[in-house]
Amino acid sequence: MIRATHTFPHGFLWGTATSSHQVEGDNTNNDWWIWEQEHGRILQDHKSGKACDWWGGRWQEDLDRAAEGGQNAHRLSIEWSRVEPSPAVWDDSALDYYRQIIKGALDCGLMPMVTLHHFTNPQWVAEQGGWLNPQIVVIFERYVRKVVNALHDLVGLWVTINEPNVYSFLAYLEGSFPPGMKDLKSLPLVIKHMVLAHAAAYHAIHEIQPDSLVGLAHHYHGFRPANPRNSLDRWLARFKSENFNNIFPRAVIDGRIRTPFWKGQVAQAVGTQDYFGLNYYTVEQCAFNPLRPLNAFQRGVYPEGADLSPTGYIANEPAGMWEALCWAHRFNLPIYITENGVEDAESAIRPRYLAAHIRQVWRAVNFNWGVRGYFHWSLVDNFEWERGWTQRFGLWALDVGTQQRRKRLSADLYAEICKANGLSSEMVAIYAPEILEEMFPPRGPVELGVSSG
Ligand code: IFM
Repeated sequence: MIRATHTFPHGFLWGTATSSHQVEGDNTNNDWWIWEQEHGRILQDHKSGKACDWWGGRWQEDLDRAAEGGQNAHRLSIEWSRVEPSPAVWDDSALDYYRQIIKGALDCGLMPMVTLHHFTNPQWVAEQGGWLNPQIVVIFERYVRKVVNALHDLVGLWVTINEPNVYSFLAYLEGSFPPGMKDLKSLPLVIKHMVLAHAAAYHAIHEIQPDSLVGLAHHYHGFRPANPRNSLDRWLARFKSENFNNIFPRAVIDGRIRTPFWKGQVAQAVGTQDYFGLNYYTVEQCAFNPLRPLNAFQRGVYPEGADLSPTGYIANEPAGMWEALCWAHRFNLPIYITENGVEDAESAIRPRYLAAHIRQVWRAVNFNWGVRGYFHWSLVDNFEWERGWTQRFGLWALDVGTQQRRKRLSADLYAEICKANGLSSEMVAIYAPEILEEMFPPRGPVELGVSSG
């Protein structure tokens, strides 16, 4: 067997990512809580309920697990509805509790990366029109100032908004996130408000904490033509990528929003990223259907024979991680992989997914592309939005009823990677032997050609 290690630079961040609503439990004052109570909104009518009971104190045991697993960073989010339960009414005890959690992370050697908006809004924000209301820009900035003033001595790495493309498309076009709108005309306005809110937050954070690093967590989804020889499929893949992947990152580079139906300027947003946050999961195929051209925005399919996660939600496509890194690199900023992972209750696919994706990150590191860290989604199974508890992304399994945790095989693999600051052929041989030869090809026999002379 070839013995080799893909080594990462000293100080590389290895962590996991979580979000408030998905792990805290009892977030009764946000729009998702209300949404979950409506029949048919969530698969099998699941509810976040106590989630992983972090608000009840179980954050400590989970962060201990992360630290014992060799991680040195953790990405978590602040729940706006806890900090500001009613307009301009602040709950300082909630902020104190976040201080306790973040101090707890630091005490066990985990550098915090803190997200300020991860899909949820306080109910009062939703009632005032959510992201369609132009006031969202000032109220988001006010909330951000409150949080950053309270936490800046503990946190230096901020994500303003998680996956603004996923949020805006699912909440305002596909309708699977609250407020459940399916309105192409509203989408550009929501996008504009999100860009403006991010920009306002960026400037506010730097005013309070000039040396902080502030960015967005961009979700990159790979789109390939189902038939590369079909020009309509090729067009569809480009169209989807252009509109799903590129709108937000471009807007915060040059201040211009380019949607198919509306274009605009947001000068305040120019240069409002100190790093590029990249979430990558998978690649889908796009087949143009002339009978249903309006399906352009719907989910594509995976090719036959794809290496699928148990519910078929994610195809294991490490080449897409490379594509995503090449794309992110064009923005000329340090890169953090802010999310990457796969749902897999039995750790059947995750070990090979993990090894093959981390190998792509290592390739970029070797080109000196400034990749600073990798955050796996996720530490413990958590509430997966419209998919409820049907998908299990945790390195640790959660029994939602009893709150018992159980370590999955992938947790051991990830711990070995984090502790070694690298991925070795021995690790692949143990945890994902099925891809060992592909990742570390053995030396072939010497071809002894018969000399003709
Ligand atoms: O759970 C989500 C997370 O909240 C945002 N990115 C994708 C994850 C997996 O579905």
